[in-house]
Amino acid sequence: MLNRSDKTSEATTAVSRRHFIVAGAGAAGVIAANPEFAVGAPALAQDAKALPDYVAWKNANAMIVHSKNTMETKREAFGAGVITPADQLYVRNNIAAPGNDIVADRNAWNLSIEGVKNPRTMKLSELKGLGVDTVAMVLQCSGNGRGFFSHKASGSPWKVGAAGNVIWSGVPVRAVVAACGGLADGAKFITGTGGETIPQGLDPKKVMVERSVPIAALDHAMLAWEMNGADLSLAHGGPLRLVVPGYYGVNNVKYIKRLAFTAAESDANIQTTGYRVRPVGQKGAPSQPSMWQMTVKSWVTHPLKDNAKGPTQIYGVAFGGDNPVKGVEVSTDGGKSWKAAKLIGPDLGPFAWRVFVLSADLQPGSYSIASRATDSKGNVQPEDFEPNERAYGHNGWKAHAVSVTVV
Ligand SMILES: Nc1nc2c(c(=O)[nH]1)N[C@H]1C(S)=C(S)[C@@H](COP(=O)(O)O)O[C@H]1N2
Ligand SMILES: [Mo]
Repeated sequence: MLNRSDKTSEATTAVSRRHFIVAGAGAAGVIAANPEFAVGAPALAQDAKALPDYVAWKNANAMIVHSKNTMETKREAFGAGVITPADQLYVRNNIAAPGNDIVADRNAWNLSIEGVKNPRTMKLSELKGLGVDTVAMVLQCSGNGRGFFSHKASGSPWKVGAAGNVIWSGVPVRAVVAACGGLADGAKFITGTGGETIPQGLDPKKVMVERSVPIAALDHAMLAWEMNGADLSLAHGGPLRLVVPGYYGVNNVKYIKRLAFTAAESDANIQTTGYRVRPVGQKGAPSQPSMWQMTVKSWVTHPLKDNAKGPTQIYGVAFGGDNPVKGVEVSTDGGKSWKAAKLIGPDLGPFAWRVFVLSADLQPGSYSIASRATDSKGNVQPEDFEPNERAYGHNGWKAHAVSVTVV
């Protein structure tokens, strides 16, 4: 398993220690005796790209850095964990994140609330007085799994790591609406605007992060200031973030500065033509389905490569998207036969993922290990997933399978 150290300093120490030992006499013996070194050393060499400053606190051993604005969690780092630690949660910024100054005085952050009977601006300190709730939820980028498509779609080639299961605490959006006298007539969407500064000379509509979701999302939407029990980091949207359980990542607007209940969807490009599912080669348009509710999905996180023969625990994570996950089957023969896996660990509610496990006795040979989840409505992960222009929403089980050699 990877170094799960919570503190950057500890991670750094582990790295230097490893280098020291590798350089010293008897290195081979130490590495062979300690599997952690054997796993960590090649991984480090591979992912030489350093973490950008604003996420320097992340666990470098757990991340694949695609760019300054895009980092995913390594598949092996998920382990059998129900909660994804903040320091190994993926990061995705469509435009550069705001400066650290916005989290210097969190309670002074302003949110403008529109499309209610009494529109107004509220400070985070006031919002905190209106209510508090907590929700566990899968946060997943629309493009998670893009790396499994072969049509060379633009965007980060995420495999499974543009997702995590985290706990948010904040005020239910409903409580905020109530404090503002209720919804204005004709409100059909919840529209959130991100607090980034738009670079000079660019058309704001083309770059701003402003997303609309159907008003039905009011049932679970929350304005969150804590993640996993700590003040929400800037990287993940602090001081205040809109979270919409069951919906794809893009709808969870970070550093939200405006919350509007609108009659129409936002006219920002990210809503009108971005995040629209269409056939390969076609341009995005408002008539196409928007990346809103997530679908049922799972992936194995262990074993991933070579494995010693004998009793083996095959495990991974599974979620239902906007429905709870009901069950998971595991195949070790590339989908020819399936066995029901067991869901283990705490059930953190309908929007969280579950850890699944199947005990197997693996004899030497080659295995294609796949998982296939079913949600509470009977939706099952498909074997294959039709390509679409931007490579969104891949939940096909075959592409997510892993090849394991047992010796
Ligand atoms: N303000 C703002 N909110 C945003 C984004 C952004 O660039 N700016 N990116 C969205 C996308 S596409 C995703 S997948 C998630 C990523 O959340 P994370 O960086 O906390 O993992 O945030 C969403 N919310
Ligand atoms: Mo995303």
